[in-house]
Amino acid sequence: MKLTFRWYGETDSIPLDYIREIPGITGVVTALYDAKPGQLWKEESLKRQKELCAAKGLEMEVIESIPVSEDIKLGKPNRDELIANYAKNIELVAKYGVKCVCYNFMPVFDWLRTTMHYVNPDGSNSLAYIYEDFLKVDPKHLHLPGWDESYTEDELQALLAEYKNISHQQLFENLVYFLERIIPVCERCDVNMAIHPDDPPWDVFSLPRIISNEEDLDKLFKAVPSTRNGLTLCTGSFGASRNNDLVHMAAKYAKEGRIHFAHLRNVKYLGDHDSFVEAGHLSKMGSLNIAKIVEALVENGFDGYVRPDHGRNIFGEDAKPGYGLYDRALGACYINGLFEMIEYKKGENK
Ligand code: DNO
Repeated sequence: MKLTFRWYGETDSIPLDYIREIPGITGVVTALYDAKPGQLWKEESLKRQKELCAAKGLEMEVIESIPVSEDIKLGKPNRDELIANYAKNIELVAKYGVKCVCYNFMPVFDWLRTTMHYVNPDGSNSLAYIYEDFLKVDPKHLHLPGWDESYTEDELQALLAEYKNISHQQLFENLVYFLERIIPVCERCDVNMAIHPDDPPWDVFSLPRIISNEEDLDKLFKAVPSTRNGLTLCTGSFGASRNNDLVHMAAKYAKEGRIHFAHLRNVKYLGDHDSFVEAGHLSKMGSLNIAKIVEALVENGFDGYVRPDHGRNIFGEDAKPGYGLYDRALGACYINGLFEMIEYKKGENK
């Protein structure tokens, strides 16, 4: 595996100088933030990003994300043009040595939480999703913590209305339509597509979500069989549902060669109804057995990229939600330890 760390480019408050000091980090996971979804990425910007990383001895082999335009998800008539742009962006990143592209197919929203500052018993604070609080959110006046409010209220309402006609099956067919055109480009360019699961893995505001569990993944891989069509195993996203067996999923999809990227983090279930808080990475801090998940990956030949995921705010840090330095660095060290021991036992790390 290759251990990476997410870096939001030059505006990230965490400099590459700090990232490279974290033990075992080989490269960053990054993106360009100066283009809207559907637009062509600027070669100049990508080149600069790559050079900045290279100057610090860090690779730039994973992009998270090249966002998919809503019009592609909605299957609108202009989608072919937007897909052609997406393909050009894949060709461009491949030219700069990128091997893996993480993306998602969630309508309108990416990840959702109800608070950015849930106070843990140890005094640290984390992102959390409290079911009862979510029920109180009015989709007509959405102001969700951490969500970049890139739409005006009217634009958002119009977009939500467009999704009223889109069923789960229709959204799935639109994903397949997209991949049938993108995967051949990836085959040519030696790039793996790694879909990020829904976070949390259930429908929100009656919007369909289609990458929430094993059944969804099986359906996707059956429809587009190339292993270039793979997955970001985000343990915290899938793991927010108490019905997902992450150890089993890690083993199964690693064996099938579908896991190109893993986001490793823990969640702790609260109460008995779909509420959770993002815990520290260590297995015993949360409800997921991260050690067993890593073991399942290693035992089944996983050879992709890994990154620590959302951290808590600790040591007085008040960082971009989920993306502070300290707890993710602790997470990286923990992940290193797990892989080292499990690979050692397997005889791969003598
Ligand atoms: C949250 C991230 C997601 C992820 C996208 C991928 O912290 O895991 O925003 O980057 O869903 O497209």
